[in-house]
Amino acid sequence: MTTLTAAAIDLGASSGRVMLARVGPERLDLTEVHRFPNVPVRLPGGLHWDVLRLYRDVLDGLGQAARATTGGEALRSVGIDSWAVDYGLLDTTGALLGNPYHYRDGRTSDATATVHAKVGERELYDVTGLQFLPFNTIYQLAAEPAAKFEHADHALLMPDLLTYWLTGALGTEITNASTTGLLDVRSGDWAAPLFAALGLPPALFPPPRRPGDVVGPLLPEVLDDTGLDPSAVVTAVGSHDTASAVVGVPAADERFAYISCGTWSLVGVELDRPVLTEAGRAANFTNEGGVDGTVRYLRNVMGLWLLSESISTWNRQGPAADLPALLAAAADVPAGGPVFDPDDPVFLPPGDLPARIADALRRSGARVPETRPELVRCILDSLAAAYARTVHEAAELSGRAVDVVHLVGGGARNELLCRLTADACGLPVLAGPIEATALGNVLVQARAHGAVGGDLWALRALLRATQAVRRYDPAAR
Ligand code: ADP
Ligand code: LRH
Repeated sequence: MTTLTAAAIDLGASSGRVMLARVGPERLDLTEVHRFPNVPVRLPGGLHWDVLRLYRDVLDGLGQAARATTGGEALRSVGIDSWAVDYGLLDTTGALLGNPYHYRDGRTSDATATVHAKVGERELYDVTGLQFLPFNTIYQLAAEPAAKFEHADHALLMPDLLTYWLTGALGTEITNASTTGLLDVRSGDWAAPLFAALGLPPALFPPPRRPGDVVGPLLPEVLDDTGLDPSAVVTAVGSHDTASAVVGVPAADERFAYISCGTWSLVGVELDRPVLTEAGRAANFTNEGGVDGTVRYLRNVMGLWLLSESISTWNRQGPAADLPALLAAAADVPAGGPVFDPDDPVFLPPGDLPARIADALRRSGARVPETRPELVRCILDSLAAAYARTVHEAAELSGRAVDVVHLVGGGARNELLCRLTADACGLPVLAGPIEATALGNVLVQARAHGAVGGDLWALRALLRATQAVRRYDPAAR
């Protein structure tokens, strides 16, 4: 086995990064070569991703990765993951029909009722196993004007759109397809009856590809732009960022829960087969497709969006707020303060979150924090409580015993959150890696190209041998 040099493109809702990796049986090195903000743009018609800006940054990052290789080393593989559910529509010539919408755009508020009038919520869950989120692709497609489908030949999920621009190849990576609300959770194929019931073109999404499939070489214009070696290929990975993040959890055995903790917090367990019970549906647990046919049985918790959007609000109001300083001050706020339900849908759209949080606290009769550090502490206490509820519910609904909680992603840098989470869960929290998603992305590429072998547990053994984690034990009760 030889070492693979690969690039992971990981697009999060707050920032994107291109990481250069060298992976072999005893080696897993990751270097950040390009990080860039992911800033949505509001147009009169709604909130959009700046997809050409993101693609420009992807090309710049690949160029930097190519230049960072040394000696005779060539970068042989590129893998892309991003946030889920959003898509671009292509016309018959392959041109993009308009800028993709951001899932926080409010246009699906009527579309959810339209869809449910055609296919009831229970039936949808029975077919797809997916939690209800108002921005699932199925509702976004239902919100498109019907005339758009006269011109739209294909819908491509975000990583598939970037893959198309890099290689010219059309496909739908299966882990991300599982977040659309249009995939049959039992067969792993598109749910044709749902397309028919909603009047969607049956071949809207191109054929499925699986993590580890080699998609193909880069187009000549991409080689020109980036200076990459012509032997480089795009390799499919768990293109849903959460699927790659769960590969990147350094668990030792199956008795673990995970919190993939970034803009969202995805909290759950990894299973071999879906759980499609009414209790699971009522608790809004989802069965998303993982790498190697695993099931990510989880719930979305609103996540660090609550904090980042509060900070953006304060930054709009005055001098820039500093996250590390706010967290240090929040750690000094006494425990036992007010909490709110972070999953209240009022927190989904961008805007003045401190005001919305204060409203929610007032409505529930709780005390409203007076200072910014108090509000930050209130957000973190509320998230930790939601994590604990969700970890215990995931264990109970799935029957999976949980001994440890792995917290990965940018949230692993937040020591206060990790400590509060350990205390609230009553379980040890192992925090890190921060870049679990990029690590899961490159591990799948490395396996596809024969640089490492084995199942997810073998990949995780390599993570445990090479990546630092920090342990937080719960305080004695
Ligand atoms: P995404 O992939 O969704 O863009 P990340 O995994 O990059 O998200 O995590 C971003 C979050 O990480 C930020 O919202 C922030 O709360 C947290 N974070 C980033 N830097 C720090 C830091 N220095 N200290 C504490 N938390 C941090
Ligand atoms: C996290 C994530 C999550 C989805 C949301 C849209 O980045 O992919 O798993 O629910 O974004």
